[in-house]
Amino acid sequence: MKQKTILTLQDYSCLGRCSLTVALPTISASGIQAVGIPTGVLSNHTAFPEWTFDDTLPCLMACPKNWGEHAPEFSAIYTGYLATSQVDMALSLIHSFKKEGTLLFVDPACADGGELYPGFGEEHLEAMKRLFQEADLIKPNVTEACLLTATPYQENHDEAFCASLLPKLASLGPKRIVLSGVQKEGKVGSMVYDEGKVSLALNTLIPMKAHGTGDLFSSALVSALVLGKDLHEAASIAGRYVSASLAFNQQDGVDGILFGPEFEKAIPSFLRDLQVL
Ligand code: PXL
Repeated sequence: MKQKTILTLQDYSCLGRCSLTVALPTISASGIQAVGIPTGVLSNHTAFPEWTFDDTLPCLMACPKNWGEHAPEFSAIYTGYLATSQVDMALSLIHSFKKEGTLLFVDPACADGGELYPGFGEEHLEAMKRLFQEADLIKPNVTEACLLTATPYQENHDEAFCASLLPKLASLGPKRIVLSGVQKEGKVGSMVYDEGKVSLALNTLIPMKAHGTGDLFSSALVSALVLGKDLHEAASIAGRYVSASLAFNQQDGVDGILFGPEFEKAIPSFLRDLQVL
């Protein structure tokens, strides 16, 4: 396949870098065609005090029919923030487009800081588990990992606690896992589980909280994998991209909670890391 393509299903939040507004530019900058289906259009993400949400379920339903024989072959299908009512439709879309060799990558994108995002409940966790059963690779953060495995959440994301979550996550189906938000000796990063083999990809901790960093990480991770990097290297590249973006937030005084990671300025170093530039 000369032209690599990633299909991604997540929301379009007009303001506040996250979901499609970080996924599409990251995938495209990597030299990969990005096909994004919005799972909803929001005025802004839900960490703002108020937002509007327009369900785009009809768009999800229409794609297989309208694309017909023109549907590209996807190197990866990457799901992010979905409304609970859309998960079964997303699964049927996956069944239409997942071929042999298509990586199904699921980022649950539904919780952080010990809590589910507004509007999600137990039913959403059950729906995510249905997606996990079919996934080749998942990327939960520690909060999502705890909620999805019924493990009490703790603030301390040390190596031992994170390692204890991996077999529980693997029992939900996927053979490959990248658990983000792991802390060790003043550094932060991800724990990589590749068919039972565990490694750590750690980075400098930038003390800046931001929404959308998980989406940025996942978009870089899946792009690096499609470009042929192994899972550990892809997680390392994705972590460095997030850290470099947050360093720009710090430098420019941009509030990461509302406006997300300032990734635009980190794209050149990301591409050098990917060896695309
Ligand atoms: O980055 C996760 C995310 C994605 N999409 C929407 C969100 C959030 C986190 O708050 O609100 C709409």
